[in-house]
Amino acid sequence: MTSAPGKDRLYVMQYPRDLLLDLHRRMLAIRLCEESLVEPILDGSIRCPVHLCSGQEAVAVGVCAALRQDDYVMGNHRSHGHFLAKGGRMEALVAEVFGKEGGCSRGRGGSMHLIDPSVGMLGSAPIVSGTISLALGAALAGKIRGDQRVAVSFFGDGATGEGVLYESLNFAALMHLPMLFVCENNLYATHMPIGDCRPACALSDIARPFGMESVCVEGNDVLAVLAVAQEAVAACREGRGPVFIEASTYRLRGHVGPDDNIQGTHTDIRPPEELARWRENDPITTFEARLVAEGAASDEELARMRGEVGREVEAAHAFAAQSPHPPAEELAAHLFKHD
Ligand SMILES: Cc1ncc(C[n+]2csc(CCOP(=O)(O)OP(=O)(O)O)c2C)c(N)n1
Repeated sequence: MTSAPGKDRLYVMQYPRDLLLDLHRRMLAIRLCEESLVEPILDGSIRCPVHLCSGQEAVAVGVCAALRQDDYVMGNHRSHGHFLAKGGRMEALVAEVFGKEGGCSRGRGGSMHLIDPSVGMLGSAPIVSGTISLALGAALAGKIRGDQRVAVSFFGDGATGEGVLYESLNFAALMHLPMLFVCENNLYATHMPIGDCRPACALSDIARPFGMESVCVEGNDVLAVLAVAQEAVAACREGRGPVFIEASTYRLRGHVGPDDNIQGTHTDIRPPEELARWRENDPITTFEARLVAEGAASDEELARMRGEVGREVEAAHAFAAQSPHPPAEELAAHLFKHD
């Protein structure tokens, strides 16, 4: 698996219409849900740090669409998309971000601690690279049990500077684990351009010394991601894993919060022309255009879908609003304590 099938353009009509619309709806759900958080972040009603993944939806949706519900996913600090794409409930996500009892971590974790084991979303955490070894453990457990489950670790390009990634690549390759290493290369780690912290080499190359299959895919093209992920998942189920996937993408919002305006100082140093170029390559609007141009959906259908998803987002906010804050006397409950 050395080249990306996505490089040769995939025509939408090669796919069942239901699948196409489902992929689109899932990307839209992530986008509209995230954008609904912008105002509450800015007016201070959301108190936890929030890393929006607007612009990166096609990676989460394309990969998760290739998985079974009982496959495992672990995310990082930017995981709203991973959570929703794996089937996590939107109301549990929104309530969590607002720190409410009805949230998926009962309001204790906030945006960076998303979990729903019932759909295989094993968790997310802010320590860069911290969850890679946990996904590795899930893959090892699957291999020992022989249950054909695949484990996916989503991480950013910044994680490629952490040693645990290389230890995990080595162990996964050594044990032929059913695991996908999915690197979402959005070109920046916080405000550090990738070119300033890595020698010029494709990130997918870092898996090669371990003898691992690796592939680089256009991460804003949901069909290209799906094709690569399906092939990689099949390889894992047949015992030919692990596989490393580098998905090139871009975040359309700031590193944290909508615009990185931290304490009155605008810290997003990305060139406006670069942002404008990537806005043109928005995974959702470009897919919408393809669906219409190739006759898979009409403008009216897509507008109706947008309305339905918008109402789902409103319902998630209504759920979060009526959910109580965790009681103060329970603040220390559920914490690890060493006596
Ligand atoms: C071990 C560790 N070091 C540093 C940080 C601070 N930090 C938070 S996010 C981040 C950058 C992450 O970049 P990347 O992995 O590319 O993900 P992206 O934010 O681009 O999605 C850093 C350095 C951290 N959370 N954990």
